[in-house]
Amino acid sequence: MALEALIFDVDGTLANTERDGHLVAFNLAFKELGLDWEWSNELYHELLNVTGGQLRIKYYLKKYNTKFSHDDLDNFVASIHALKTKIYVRLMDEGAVPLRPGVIRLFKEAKEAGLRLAIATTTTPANVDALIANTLGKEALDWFEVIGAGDVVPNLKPAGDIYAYVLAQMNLDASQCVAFEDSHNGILSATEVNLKTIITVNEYTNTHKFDGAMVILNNLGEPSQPFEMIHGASTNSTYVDVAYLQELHAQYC
Ligand code: XBP
Ligand code: MG
Repeated sequence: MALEALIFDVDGTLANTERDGHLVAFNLAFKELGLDWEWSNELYHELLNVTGGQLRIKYYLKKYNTKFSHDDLDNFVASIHALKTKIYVRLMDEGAVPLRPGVIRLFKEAKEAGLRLAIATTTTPANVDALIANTLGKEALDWFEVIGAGDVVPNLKPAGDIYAYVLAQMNLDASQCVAFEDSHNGILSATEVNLKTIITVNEYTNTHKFDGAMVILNNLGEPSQPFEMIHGASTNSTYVDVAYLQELHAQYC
């Protein structure tokens, strides 16, 4: 089976949106609503174990703010989250978060080589659109054949639902694709549907377990900025390009 498609996670993989986007937006939303909750970077690191913004807020209340109560918690959390999404989109519009090294280059090279591109993420669809439109331009949304995001599937990562959805939409088998992830929950999700995965870690995930990853890198690298191989078979490649993806695909898929 030849390599046909690349499927990308968004948060933490394409950009450091957790630290510079979501965390900032959560705290601004709490403030705007007069809530005296403020999540530190350290606390957010722990809260990230729970995927999905609404579930993350509920987890925070249950574990770290047990005195807080509300008659209609589901709706209240949904309203906080809606405001947080609005703020996040505004932050993206202001250009708060650049894409990580190698991401733009790889998108362009992959497109030129005829590889199909898709996104599989837990975040809200509006957040993906805002990040892509503000870093690559609105027309870049068309680069992605499928943008699988948020609650289009019943179960968020670490469940494999979102990757299964993207594969079904593209009519592809996992063996024809490579996935890109940054977190333990992300690789669990990809692995559940047998996708082989390249990991690029970040400050929140560099101690995570990535059983089954093809390679673990610090980032995708650029010709002038080689990646650091954290785990994986040695290679002559110094940045992730289509040739290296084909090499990995032939080796693992
Ligand atoms: C991303 C998430 C999301 C974002 C916040 O995980 O878990 O919840 O943190 O976005 P992954 P929302 O990178 O594994 O897809 O607030 O829109 O949920
Ligand atoms: Mg991620």
